[in-house]
Amino acid sequence: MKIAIIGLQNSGKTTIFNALTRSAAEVADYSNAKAEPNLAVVNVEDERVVRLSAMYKPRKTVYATVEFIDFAGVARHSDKGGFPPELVQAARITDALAVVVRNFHNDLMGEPTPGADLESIEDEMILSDLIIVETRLERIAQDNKKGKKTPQVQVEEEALRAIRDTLNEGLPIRDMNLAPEAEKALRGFQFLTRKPLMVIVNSDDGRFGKNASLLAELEANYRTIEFAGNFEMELSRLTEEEDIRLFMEDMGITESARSLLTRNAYELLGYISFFTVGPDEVRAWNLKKGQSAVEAAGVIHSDLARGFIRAECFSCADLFACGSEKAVKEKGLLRLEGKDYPVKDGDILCIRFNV
Ligand SMILES: Nc1nc2c(ncn2[C@@H]2O[C@H](COP(=O)(O)OP(=O)(O)O)[C@@H](O)[C@H]2O)c(=O)[nH]1
Ligand SMILES: [Mg+2]
Repeated sequence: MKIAIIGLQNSGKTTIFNALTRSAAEVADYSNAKAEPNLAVVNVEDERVVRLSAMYKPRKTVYATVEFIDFAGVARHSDKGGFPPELVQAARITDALAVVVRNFHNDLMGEPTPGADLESIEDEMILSDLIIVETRLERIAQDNKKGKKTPQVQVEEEALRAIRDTLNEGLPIRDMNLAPEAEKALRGFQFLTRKPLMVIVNSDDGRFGKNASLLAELEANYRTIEFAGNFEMELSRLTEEEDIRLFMEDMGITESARSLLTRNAYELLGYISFFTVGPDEVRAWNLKKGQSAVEAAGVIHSDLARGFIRAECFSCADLFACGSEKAVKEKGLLRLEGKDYPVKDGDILCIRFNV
């Protein structure tokens, strides 16, 4: 799962990136857009993994991960218009976008205007998608003139026209209800405004927790969370758990930025976790809601999907309630599931396979 942290310059993207990843990427006022993005793989905090690890005492414990990418800012009032092309390319390969909006005073830009900033970012993305749509439609028109017209291209053309209308109204593609055939025809495109998007309101210490009406307004359209970015970055540098707890309590933060963001990303993208357990390794894996046992096997290794026979399955809730795997089996709570079994959040799987 890859999440792009985007936003205008000086909205605090790198600050938040550092808070999330406990890294120390350069945070700077008005710094030039660096071409190289900051990249980090972050463990998804999961109490269940801690408990599984305590039970199985494996040699290795591996958490599910989320990748965060911090790009340089979308310049406001940029004369070029749109994202820098290399950033558009990079953002397109991610699964979701986390847009950071500034909610703190900045000497150069003055008082924060989070709502307007978000709008200008959506506009940039709409414009960038519109260019792709227009380019492809022109190409199709040329081909049509040459008599190269297939039914698939016709479906694609209709879908693109509908998208163009939506974008021209200033609306993102993610709000559209696309028919399955249209979805299929558009599979090759990586439209930015089609990606799941969440908003991070980045507040300073004084404003944090006092933005109910702003948050309500944004939440009408977007999954929205509030961070005290700077404060969280400072917190992430502390090593004493007790200090961290006290500072969080003081600020009225009930959940760390990292946990809040990964949890929301899971929900936004419809992800669940399943586990594999044993003396070698206890491990959490990401899966999309509704994916099957054989797809879960494929996440672990392609051989497991290819030679899939069945999945032995029990839930970690049952395991914790029973106290041991042996007790789970005695109570008849271990199930044998076939390829099509839709894996549930918290399932512990053992794939039987033969290649
Ligand atoms: N007061 C305050 N300043 C912040 C906060 N987050 C970032 N800043 C400051 O805003 C400036 C730009 O931050 P940076 O993370 O580099 O922004 P980016 O351009 O979006 O990556 C820096 O001077 C930060 O210290 C915050 O939550 N509160
Ligand atoms: Mg930055």
